[in-house]
Parts: sequence; C-alpha cells; structure tokens
Amino acid sequence: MGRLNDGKWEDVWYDTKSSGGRFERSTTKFHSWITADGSAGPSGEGGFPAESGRYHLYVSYACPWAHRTLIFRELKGLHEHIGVSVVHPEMLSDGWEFRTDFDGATGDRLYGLPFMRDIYTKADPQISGRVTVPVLWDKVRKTIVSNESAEIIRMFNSAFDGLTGNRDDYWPEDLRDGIEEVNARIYDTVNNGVYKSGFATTQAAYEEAVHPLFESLDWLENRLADNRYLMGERITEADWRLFTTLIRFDAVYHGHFKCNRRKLIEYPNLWGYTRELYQWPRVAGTVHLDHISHHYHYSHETVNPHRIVPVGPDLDLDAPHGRDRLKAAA
Ligand SMILES: N[C@@H](CCC(=O)N[C@@H](CS)C(=O)NCC(=O)O)C(=O)O
Repeated sequence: MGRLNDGKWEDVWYDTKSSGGRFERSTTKFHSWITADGSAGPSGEGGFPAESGRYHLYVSYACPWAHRTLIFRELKGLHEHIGVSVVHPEMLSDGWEFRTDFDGATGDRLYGLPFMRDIYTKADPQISGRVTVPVLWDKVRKTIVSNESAEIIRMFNSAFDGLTGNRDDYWPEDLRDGIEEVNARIYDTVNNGVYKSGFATTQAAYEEAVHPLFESLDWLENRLADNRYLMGERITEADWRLFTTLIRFDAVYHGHFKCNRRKLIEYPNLWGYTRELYQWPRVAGTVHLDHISHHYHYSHETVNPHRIVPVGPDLDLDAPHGRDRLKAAA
C-alpha cells in the first residue's frame, strides 16, 4: 500500500495522525469524459470519442467503486466494446498488482505490466498521488481518461448509446435532483462511511462515522418499505451505487470494519432489495465475494495483522427477494 511521489513509489499507509484519527479519502486526478462525438464533457479535456475496442477498464473485483463501473458495463451492453483487466486481491507494499495467482485475476491484458502504478506512470511519468482503481484507459492516446467511478458510470450510461442501441437510462433528467441528494448522503455516510469507520484510529473518529452509518441504514430501510427502488418505481444509478456497499456489508464491513450494530440480513427491506439487485440480469457475474473477503482481510495489516480471512458468512443471495409486491416501472 502506498503512493506515487513525482513518479516514484513510496510505501506508506493512510495518514490519520493529522486528522484526529479520521480517514480522509483523497480526490482523484483524471476527470475527462468519453462522449458520443469526442467533445469535452463536464470536466477535463475533449478528444475521447465513444469507439468500440478503444477503451479498457482496470478494476479490482474487491473494490466497491470499481464494482460500480463493472455493473454499468454489463447493464449498458458494453462488454463487447470495453475490455477489462482485474488486479490481484492482495494490495500490499507494492499497491495493486497484476499477479495472476488468484482465480479471476487477469494480469494486465494490455501491456503485461507488473503493477497498477505502472499504468499511472505510463499516463504521466511525474505523477504524484494514490494509485486507485477503477481506471478507464484510452489505448489510442495511451492515457487515463478518468479514475473517478462516479463519472465513469455516467459516461457509460449514455456515451455509447449510438453504438450499442442500449438506451436504458440510470440518470434520467427528471430524477436528477433527487438522485444527487440521495447520492450525497449515501456517499458520505454509507459508501465512504464504512471506510471512515474501519480505518479510524481513534474511538471518537470511529463513532463519528459508525453512528451516522446506522442512521442512514435505518432511513434507507424505511424508504425501501414502500419504494421498490430508492427513487420509487425506476431503478437508477443511486441504487447501483448503494448496492456495491450493501453486497459487501455482512462479509466485510460488519466484522473487519466494525460496522456491527446490525447485519444487513437483519433489515428485511434492505436485504430483499440487495438480493433483487444481485439477481438483476448480468449483475451476479460481477460479484466476487472471494476477491472481496480476501482483499480486505488480507491487505489491511493495520486492521487485521494476522491476515486471517474468515470463512463466512453463508449468504443466500439467490433466495426469492419478494420485492415484486411493490410496484415496478411498467
Ligand atoms: N474516488 C475513487 C475512489 C477509488 C478508490 O479509493 N479505490 C480503492 C480501492 S476500493 C483503491 O484503489 N485504493 C488504493 C489506495 O488508496 O491506495 C472512485 O470512486 O473511483
């Protein structure tokens, strides 16, 4: 685990000393957009037109942020147009690696490089910052288009529609304000809340994260009592962003990150909802609980020094979800 400093690798863990024991997620560096015609998107530079076979996704199956992009690649029928390389689940002193000695770890399918950091320095030899996944790579310009999952899923939602004919819209115009509002709370207290809880190095910082997390889970449980999806009858990006945290909850966050007031399976609506999303066409294939559990328990030495990977829990993700009793979109 470490970061690049002027293109050179330094092996350092997250610094929580300067922040009172709080984990503070750093911001990402690459913010360009693939668009249908190559015009510039909301940030970054233009010149990344939607083309089949031009772009490549670097992901970890363990990572909830990368998982969003994999789900959108499936939902939007992009699997034939965008290739994927999957890192090894162990993130140790060299950061993410392209070792292949774990089922599903593919190595670097484009260049055969050993480490994820080599992709970052290929884009910018003097780069400084963390080496995170996901990364959306442009094979033509040999650079990173974006390493921000929230933006990558929005590109995938529409940029390739002309190519694929898939016009399913997970960010519909009439629901955008509501989606942004729900995303903001879920990002801060749930998606990132589990990390803030798990990586806290003081009791106060931990409690500052874990209480709002469970308040949000109660709020979501309530919201999903009468709403099939977060925004009502239509499934949107807000649901997929929440899903990647929920699917990891009992296997990792409950124990390893000490988010243990309750388990996900103790919330009937959230648990049924998680199963429905898991059972959505093409989604189960993006869920790799072996990578998930192995990554967190094995990589975070400060949290789990003996690197023992627990064997459970046994979850029946294929059990009927019963959510059809709530009205779905026609
Ligand atoms: N804001 C980024 C966050 C990505 C991120 O933090 N990924 C984690 C894996 S779950 C990572 O690669 N961490 C490595 C590190 O922090 O050094 C996004 O949403 O794409």
